[in-house]
Order: sequence, then structure tokens, then C-alpha cells
Amino acid sequence: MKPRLLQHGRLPEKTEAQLAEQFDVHPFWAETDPAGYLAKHGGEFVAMTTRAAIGVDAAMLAALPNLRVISSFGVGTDKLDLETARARGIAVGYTPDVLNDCVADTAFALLMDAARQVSAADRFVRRGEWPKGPYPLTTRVSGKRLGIVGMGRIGRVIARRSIGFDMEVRYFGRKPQDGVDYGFEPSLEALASWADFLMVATSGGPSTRHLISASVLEALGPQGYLINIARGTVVDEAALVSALTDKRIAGAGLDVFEREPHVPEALFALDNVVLLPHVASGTHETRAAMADLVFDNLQSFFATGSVLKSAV
Ligand code: 8YV
Repeated sequence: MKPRLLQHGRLPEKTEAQLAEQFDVHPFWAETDPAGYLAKHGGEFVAMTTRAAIGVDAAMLAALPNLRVISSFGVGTDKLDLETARARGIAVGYTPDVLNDCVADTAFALLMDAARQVSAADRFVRRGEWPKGPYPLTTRVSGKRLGIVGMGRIGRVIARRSIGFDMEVRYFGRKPQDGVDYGFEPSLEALASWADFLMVATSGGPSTRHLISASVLEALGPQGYLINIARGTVVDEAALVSALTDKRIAGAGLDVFEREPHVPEALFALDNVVLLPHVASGTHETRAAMADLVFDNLQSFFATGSVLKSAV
């Protein structure tokens, strides 16, 4: 008998085929009566997969009384009820590290676009406006000051990318990080005031909700740029929209939003913000590596009792 696995959200085709070979998979994402199905069959499942964007909450875990392992596609754990998983001894696998490079690359793509207005200048050309005159001057990146909010796995790779731009780096977080050669700033407002570019690379969830507040944006100021490749919930989005509209910050580059896939339409007409649809890890190479790790976490758990990359 193959162990029963509840698939919560689609996964790459190769991964779904791998799971089908090793597990008795139920495609929960296709379920027309999710609550009814779990009430009737929830006790049959010992394993489940999910995605960082979907997660698994306390109510769902309560409907899975025999669950032993969760394998999540993504590094974000803000939608996973880790406290309940820990209390019940449920292993939780996720996919850190394999996406660091592509997320850090996207962070600099957004930073460069926000400062040099690459996308806005492209639209300028396509609208046939160049013959009427030159595109306005933009902002230099090289040699500027980069403030990183969250010096974790991805924040450290972003800091390394800054070397190529001769940037000075300081960072903010709960505490100074060992083995990090950048200046630690215990005050987020002070970091925002110092930085030319404020890079949000911290985890999502209740502890960081609206960490980038109206007062932080005010400290960043009319010469400062905000880049967010973390979670939309980390930024007070209404305050950001207002600051961009009123040009109380110079610009922003955003890959994540508070209510994805819905983006405040007030941003659509602005040339001082770059909008991406949460694609930072969205390359063939990285998504394949994440998918492999989702499967490998499960294989490891059923072979050894432990996942390869544990979130708990
Ligand atoms: C995921 C992400 O690919 O890894 C994360 O936490 O935000 C993305 O890289 C996406 O959320 C998967 O659903």
C-alpha cells in the first residue's frame, strides 16, 4: 500500500509524476468540497504537499489527525502553521537556498529598473515619444548606499551582489548576524534615513507585518527607493501607494503585494514604481531545483524519519 498524500496546490509536472509513483496522491486542489472531503477522508493522509503561497492552517491540520510530514514548495513559511506542526511532531520540509540566487538577481533587477527607469523608458520608446525629446535623467546606482532589512540567506546574497556595484551596505534585523561584515543598524528608521535603496528581504508573517511603515517611508525620503522581494505584508501598502503618488519617496521595485494577485490600481499609471507578479524564484532552473527538493524532502522523511530541509 502506498502512503496516502494530500496534494494542496499544483506542482511541476515532473514532481506530480514522481509523487504518483511513491504515494497514493489525492489532488486536493481539484476538490469541489474540500471541507467535506477532509471530514470524511482526512484521517487517511500521512503526508501532504503545499506551496508557500497556499500554506496549511490550523483548521486544515486539525482535519488531518494522522499527518506525519508536510513538504512545501517555497522558502516562505508565513502561511504554514508551524506552531501546530511542532506541537504534533509533524515534520515540515521547505525549499530554502536553491532559490537564493534568482531572488537576489531579481532584487537587483528591480533596484536597477527603479533607479534607471528601464521599464518606463522602454514604454517611452514604444509610445513613440523619443522623437519629441530625450528621456529625463534618472538616478545612479553604483557607489550608493544599500540598506537591507533582513540579513538572512537571501539578504546575504543580495549584499554580495552589491559588491559589483561598489555599494556600501548596512542592515537591520532582530539582532546582529554572526559572520557578516556589514554594519548592523538597530533602528529601521535610521537605516531608512541613511540608505539610498532600502531592500526588504525579511520573512513574512505577524512579526513583520507593516514593518515598513509610513514613518519608515518618511525616513527613506524623496531621494530614497524601496525594493521588496520578501512578502507584501511586510510593507504598509496603503502608505507606500501614498508615498509613491505624492513622490515622498523616489520610487519602488515590487515583486510582492499584500493581496496577491491583486495590485493597487493606483500604481498602474506611475512611472516611479516597477511591478512584478511574484516571479523572483520563477526561472526554469530554480523552480526545478525547488520541485526536486519538495520530492527529496518526502523521500528523506520516509527513509530516515527526517526531511532534508526542515522549517521546524
Ligand atoms: C515561491 C516564494 O515560488 O519561495 C517562496 O516563498 O515566495 C516563491 O519563491 C512561491 O511562493 C510558490 O508558491
